[in-house]
Amino acid sequence: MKITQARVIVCCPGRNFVTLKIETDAGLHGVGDATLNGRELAVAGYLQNHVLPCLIGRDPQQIEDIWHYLYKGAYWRRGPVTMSAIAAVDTALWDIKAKIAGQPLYQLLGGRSRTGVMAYGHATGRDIAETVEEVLRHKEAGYRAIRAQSGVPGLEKVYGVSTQGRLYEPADAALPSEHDWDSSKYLRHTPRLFEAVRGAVGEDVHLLHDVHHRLTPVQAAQLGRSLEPYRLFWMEDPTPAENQEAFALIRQHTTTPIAVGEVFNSIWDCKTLIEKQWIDYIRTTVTHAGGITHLRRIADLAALYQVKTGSHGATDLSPICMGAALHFDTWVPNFGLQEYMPHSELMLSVFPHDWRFERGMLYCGESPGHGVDIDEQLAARYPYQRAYLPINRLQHDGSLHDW
Ligand code: CS2
Ligand code: MG
Repeated sequence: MKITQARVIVCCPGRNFVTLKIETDAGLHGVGDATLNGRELAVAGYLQNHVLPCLIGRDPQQIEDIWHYLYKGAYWRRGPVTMSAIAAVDTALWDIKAKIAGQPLYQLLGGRSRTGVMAYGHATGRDIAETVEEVLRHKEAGYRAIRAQSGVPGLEKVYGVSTQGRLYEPADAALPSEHDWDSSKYLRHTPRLFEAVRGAVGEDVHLLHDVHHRLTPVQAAQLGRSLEPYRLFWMEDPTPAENQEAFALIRQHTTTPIAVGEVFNSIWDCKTLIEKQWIDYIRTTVTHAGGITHLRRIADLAALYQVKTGSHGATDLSPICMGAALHFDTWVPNFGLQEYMPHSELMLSVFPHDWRFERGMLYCGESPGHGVDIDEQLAARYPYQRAYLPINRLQHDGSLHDW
């Protein structure tokens, strides 16, 4: 079997998505997600100019060899652009391999380990009362795990909180919008939020929170400790993780579980965090961490140290990534939790899919492959629109801070 054609499709049905479609001489095709929020065209260009010419004529069944051909063959290893491009190829090739076998993808990975995939939803509000209301609405809808974020008094815009009352989409402007930040205000407010949320929702729901890289290690340790009475399922991205050693300090001071890794793109980004058991959940997912082939390496390393998966599932990952991730989650022995942030109806119609959400659980489909495709004609009606993630400045003097 040979790859006969490969093309990159960029579309914006409400937000930008980069999709790779690989076709074969057997009449089968596969698709992969290559979306890198705010830097979409860099990955599209990398694929278009440097990857696609090398794919034509290759046997699509040689997934492992093609992965290493693209990783080692580039000489310039790792990085979000390279790894998202490799991930898209890898996802499309797994899709093709499973279609050849006539099996849903999870069967090729080793079969089903669970009946469904536990998902967490996002409850956000402009203040504590609104967030509590949203948490209760999610509980009512059947969610067993809920992430709670709220506006902070004295701060105008906060990560995760929509000011227009619609679904939150962080890449909200053609040039980066500017947010203001004050860690002391946030550190005072967040324990109050969780006191109210835990009081209202009871004991049976898992509660999560995303710090979004805003704190220093010692501030993160303070926050983790102050949240212990509310028994969080996890505290996410408490501090930036380029320096993996930073997590040793957080770990010394708090037993609040820690989840990290949505911005990681390889096993090397989390090797020390996992081996030292400084984290409890690894948040890498298919698109940004080198596809199914590389994600499996990360999950296997994590399993040795009882670290579980907690895959990123924001709307900047396309429904293709979600489909592939759900097959992965259905198989992976050390599964923890899957993030679920619903795409709009329009986005879902551009990507016909067989996965579904039902009362707090996600289920992959049973059709051959990963079960997601792209409607190219519909996609063509929604061309790319430049959109950036925001930046953050300290409120008192305008210094650039982590967003
Ligand atoms: C977030 C993301 O889902 C999450 O936990 O941190 O929404 C993140 O802000 C976006 O993926 C950025 O593109
Ligand atoms: Mg996050």
